[in-house]
Amino acid sequence: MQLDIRDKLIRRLKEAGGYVSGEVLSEELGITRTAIWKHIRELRSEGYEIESSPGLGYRLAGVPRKMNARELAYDLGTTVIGKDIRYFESIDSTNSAAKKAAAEGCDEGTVIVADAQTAGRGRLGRSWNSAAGKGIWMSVVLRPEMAPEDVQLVTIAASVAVSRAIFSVTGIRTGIKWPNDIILDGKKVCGILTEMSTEIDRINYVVLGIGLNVSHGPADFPEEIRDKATSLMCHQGEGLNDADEKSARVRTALFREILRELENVYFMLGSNAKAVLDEWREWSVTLGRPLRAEIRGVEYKGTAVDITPEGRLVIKCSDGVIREVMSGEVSIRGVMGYV
Ligand code: BT5
Repeated sequence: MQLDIRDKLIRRLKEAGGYVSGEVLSEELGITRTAIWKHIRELRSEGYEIESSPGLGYRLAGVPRKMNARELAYDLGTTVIGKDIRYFESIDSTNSAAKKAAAEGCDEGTVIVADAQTAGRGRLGRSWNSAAGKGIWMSVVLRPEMAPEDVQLVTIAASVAVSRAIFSVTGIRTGIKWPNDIILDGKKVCGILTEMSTEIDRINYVVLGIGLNVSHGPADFPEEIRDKATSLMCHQGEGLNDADEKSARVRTALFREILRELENVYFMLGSNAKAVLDEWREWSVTLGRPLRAEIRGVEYKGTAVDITPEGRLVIKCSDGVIREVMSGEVSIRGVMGYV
């Protein structure tokens, strides 16, 4: 990520934790004091609270109360994922925008993230509720060296990365429901939509879309999904307003941690896919549970017993036959309203 002069200014003020004189800033950044003052003015208009004192210089008193591109990219420390972060206040679908960017040849690791989506998508033409200020609606462009039939592993890796990130930022332990849901209190807190463009035997690009509900109160979900959707804040018993500073802070911290963990787990997929699958098993709320699965139009009951090296779910069906599911619908008893 290329740091511009304002990123450098913010970094310097954050590290100082107190006042830094205009003279020192001008010397360190190699621009005039007037230029420093102009950049400070611009940063204030982005929502940074910067105090100035004639004798002391400038001091950072607060970061923007809304999500903001500069804060999202701050101190990321990744090498591939998040090299280019494109933030939108509102967009139709980050997956659609990421597909367009990928087709135009953007770098691997490019991220599209939005505060709101007007046409967020789920799988199979379903819609994804993406209210402003409530969640993390993001898509990452990947160019994995793998056969198209193994792409499910990218979803598996992403669900492990998101679970890790949620745990390290909030201490909340979620569960993974095969193939693409993250579950909290028996409800869906995050959905993942993996789309790809392929040639006969290779992947051109994968767009990994992640929708994570963060600061909704129960009433923030539309009626029709209220009994199967939850947010991290619902779990903690609090809903937060759009403008709430805590919501932006938590979402920003989660976003950065998701990118870091995504990079870790994505690299691990290349070097040791077995370890990713083993970790997936630990987070899983699918294995060992009674379930109902639709396989090529036929409904089976049974128990999930394992996941294959390609990410397929292995089900021991009630007729005694072991079947593998590659994609499709699986309902797990006790999860998302299935009893
Ligand atoms: C998914 O689909 O779970 C994938 C969702 C991916 C969303 C992200 S947001 C960023 C990126 N850009 C996009 O346009 N999409 C991705 P699926 O398994 O088909 O689940 C969709 C179903 O979940 C809907 O039919 C609803 O029942 C339910 N649902 C919709 N919005 C929800 C929400 N915010 N939280 C929980 N459940 C929701």
